[in-house]
Amino acid sequence: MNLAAIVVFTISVTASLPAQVFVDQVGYLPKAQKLVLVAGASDSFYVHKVNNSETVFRGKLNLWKTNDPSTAMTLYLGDFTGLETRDEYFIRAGAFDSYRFMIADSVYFNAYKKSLKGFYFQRCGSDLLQVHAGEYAHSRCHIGDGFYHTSTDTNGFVLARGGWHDAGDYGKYVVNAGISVATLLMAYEYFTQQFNQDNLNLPESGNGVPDLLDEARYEIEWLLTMQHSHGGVHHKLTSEQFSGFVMPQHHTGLRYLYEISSTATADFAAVMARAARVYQPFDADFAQTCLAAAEKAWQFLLNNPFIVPFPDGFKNPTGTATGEYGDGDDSDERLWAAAELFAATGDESYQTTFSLFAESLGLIDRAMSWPDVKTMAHLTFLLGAPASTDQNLRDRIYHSLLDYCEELLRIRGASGFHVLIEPGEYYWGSNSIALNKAIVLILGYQLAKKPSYYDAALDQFHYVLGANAHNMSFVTGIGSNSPRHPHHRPSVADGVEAPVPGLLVGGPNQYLNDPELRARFDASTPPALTYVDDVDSYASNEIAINWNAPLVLVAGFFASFDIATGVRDYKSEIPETFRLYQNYPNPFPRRGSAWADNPSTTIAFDLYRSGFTTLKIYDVLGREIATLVAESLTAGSHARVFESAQLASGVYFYELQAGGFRKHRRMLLLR
Ligand code: 9MR
Ligand code: 9MR
Ligand code: ZN
Repeated sequence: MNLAAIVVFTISVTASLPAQVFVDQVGYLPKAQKLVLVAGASDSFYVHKVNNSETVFRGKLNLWKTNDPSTAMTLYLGDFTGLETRDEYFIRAGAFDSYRFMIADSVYFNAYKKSLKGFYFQRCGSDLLQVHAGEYAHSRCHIGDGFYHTSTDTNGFVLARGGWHDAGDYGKYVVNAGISVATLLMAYEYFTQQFNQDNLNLPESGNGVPDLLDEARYEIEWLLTMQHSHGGVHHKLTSEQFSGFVMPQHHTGLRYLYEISSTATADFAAVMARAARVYQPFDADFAQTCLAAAEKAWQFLLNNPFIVPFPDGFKNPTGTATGEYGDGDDSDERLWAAAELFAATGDESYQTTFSLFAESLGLIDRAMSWPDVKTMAHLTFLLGAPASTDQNLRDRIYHSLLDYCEELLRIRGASGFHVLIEPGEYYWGSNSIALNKAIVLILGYQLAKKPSYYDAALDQFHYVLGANAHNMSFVTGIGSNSPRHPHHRPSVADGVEAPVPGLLVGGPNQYLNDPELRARFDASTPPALTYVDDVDSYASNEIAINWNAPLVLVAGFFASFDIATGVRDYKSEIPETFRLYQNYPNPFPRRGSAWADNPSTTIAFDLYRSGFTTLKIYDVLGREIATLVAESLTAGSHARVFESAQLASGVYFYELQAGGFRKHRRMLLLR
């Protein structure tokens, strides 16, 4: 870089950054770490209450980064972790004030709720009613979905309505649907307690099924329609060209199902296998449908061992210009399908395939993204593995996860804004890169209980909510300064001034993949500054379901708090993998019961994660009497009846093992 270039960019940086005190515009959990970043020298910072401007906290600012590689900024760091009082504040440093923010236990609940609702606003093929959608209500769209495109070997029409619009456009793409649904289901599977609300004002709220699962099912039902009778799955359903900036119900004209691809088919298999596990306690028939669809897709993959279409995967045919989600390597998708099918069925053949692909692809060394689902596969094998799991491979995956978390801590330390996006990594959708890494850290934290993983994951959430060089929350409708002009057709066409809320924009894109970015920036622009809140910048300011899904998981994870006490002390939280209840009745049988000749008692337990589970009965000498469970079970409530016709009176034990933990309880048989 020559001197002139340096001078020019220094000027443009200062000119485009009027505000200099960077905070999370939503706020902070009372007990969590709280950092403020300031650009420009100042000795101290002052935290003020919003209502009366009273100063409640004063802290020192320390030089943190000189010429930060991603932003070219010099940043000072202050720490106000000690301020735990629930209230609304802003921070003053020198001549600058930050945006306002809250300190509260439930501070992220609204962001969680809105980001999940963001999926509802993407629904295709059904009316969005005013009672659920408010001013964003509109009538149903794309009810003619869809016809087989001439580039396929099929003719005619198949009913494939529903699902979500992918992004700012109205297309529906299976590959991207796959990772998005899986991320939402993962949130529920691993953090069942945090994601079980049934009152978030969706059309299905109150139906006894968590809203998150209702929303995900809306997409899954559509995905099922994309499967060909031979098991392969059509890559996408779109018009030939992108529509204009009209409401979806005004986007008429034919839409088509395109060719089968093996990346779409494998992602489909993975999601359906996962859905089979997750929906089992709510709707066993639906779970069965999903599993059958997954197995059929798998069969297609076995019959087509090379990538479909060969040799480079899906490409738009001539005359079509909608999104491609092209990916020339389907081995990570096959790995993922194998992992999910193994977790769902325990069938050894899936494990064999999984290990084979794992050997060539390696273990956890990056986060997941739409073209690269390796880490999704490994997380499933690690956390949802059934009995027959290769423990050695499982241990290696576990260690690779923790090693990678350590690497993420190093990356955090090198970044001015503590963000896990390295210079060079500000790709299209960079905000989702930070959030997917946050997910990896959250799971690392759950397993290893290292608070620095928790803190670093939370930093990523702070980054998208305002602690970034743009001093912007990247989620529409959240925070004081958020995108007003996302590349999102309904937000432009609906006549409502504010964009549809709860949607995460892609964020800085140093590769300048649209004319708007190229008009404003060039190769000398620091990578993290390549963002503009302009409707034409689809490569930095579009929204997309695969970016919102990790937002939902991260927001929901941090939003959870103990409703009973209103207090949340995350550092002392030991996540349980299950809860084992006292058998009932106990002692058993109940006196005077008609069943005294065939004494039975019920043992109930809740699993907070799916996985291989055993429930066994022992006598006082530790001899095994009976096995009530030895299988892979889905997260949720379970119960087994123990019949003890042959046994003598006395004390017995029952022991539950799941997710690497075991617990036993006593019971008393009195004949
Ligand atoms: O609106 C489209 C957006 O959803 C895509 O991500 C993007 C890249 O494929 O393309 C957008 O459509 C633009 C097209 O590519 C070029 N002409 C202008 C279109 C609208 O801005
Ligand atoms: O998110 C996708 C990004 O990784 C790709 O680089 C880009 C160009 O192929 O496409 C993005 O996905 C867009 C899709 O093709 C069409 N709908 C909008 C998506 C988000 O911009
Ligand atoms: Zn639609």
